[in-house]
Amino acid sequence: MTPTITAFADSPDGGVGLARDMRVRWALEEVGQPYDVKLVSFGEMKQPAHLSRNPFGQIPTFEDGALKLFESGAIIFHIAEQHPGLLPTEPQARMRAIMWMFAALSTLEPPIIDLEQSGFIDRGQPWESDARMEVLKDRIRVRLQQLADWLGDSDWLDGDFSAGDLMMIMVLRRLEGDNLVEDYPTLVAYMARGMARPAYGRAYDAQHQVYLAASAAR
Ligand SMILES: N[C@@H](CCC(=O)N[C@@H](CS)C(=O)NCC(=O)O)C(=O)O
Repeated sequence: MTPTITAFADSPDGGVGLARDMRVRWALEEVGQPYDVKLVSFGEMKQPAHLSRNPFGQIPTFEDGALKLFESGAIIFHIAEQHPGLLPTEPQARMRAIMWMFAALSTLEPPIIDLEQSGFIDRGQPWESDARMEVLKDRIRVRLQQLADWLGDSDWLDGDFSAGDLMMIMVLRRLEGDNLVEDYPTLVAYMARGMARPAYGRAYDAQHQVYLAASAAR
């Protein structure tokens, strides 16, 4: 059966692949699993049909037969469990790749989202300040340095490319243009290696086509 994922009908990211369907598309492309995409508007995401897929009214979701999943981490973990290519078969290496997925989502992504959100949610609020932005950026810099130190001269986080790298690179991409990750050549090169993968390119093009069609219809 062909799984169906959901994605923004008109993504606010300008088609640059920062919406989280991109990471799921990339995983599906890596393992060679064809998929369908159901596009949802912001309004539809808060309606019962979509809330039955994800009670938080967000994308991406993943449906395959009776299985309905939300949370990009859970979806990619499932894809990686179902198909070879994204997780090592050796049990300890496999567990370490899963650990890196968690690290991306629970150690790197939260401070990055804090910074992202402070850029628009906090704007004009009494607590908005340059000092607060610097604190948020410094928190991220600590993690970026630690990650760069870990990577060193390695191509990937632990052995071959894995779902852990896929997730980490997608999380780091959220910093593009913020003059943060750009200060870490090791991480810039790491991201470029991931983004040079043919599966990444196919996923990027697919989500970009959606954006172009939405722009043309506007
Ligand atoms: N932790 C979730 C986050 C999902 C998420 O934040 N999705 C965004 C798009 S990238 C969304 O649907 N935003 C619209 C909203 O929250 O109303 C995951 O990794 O799947």
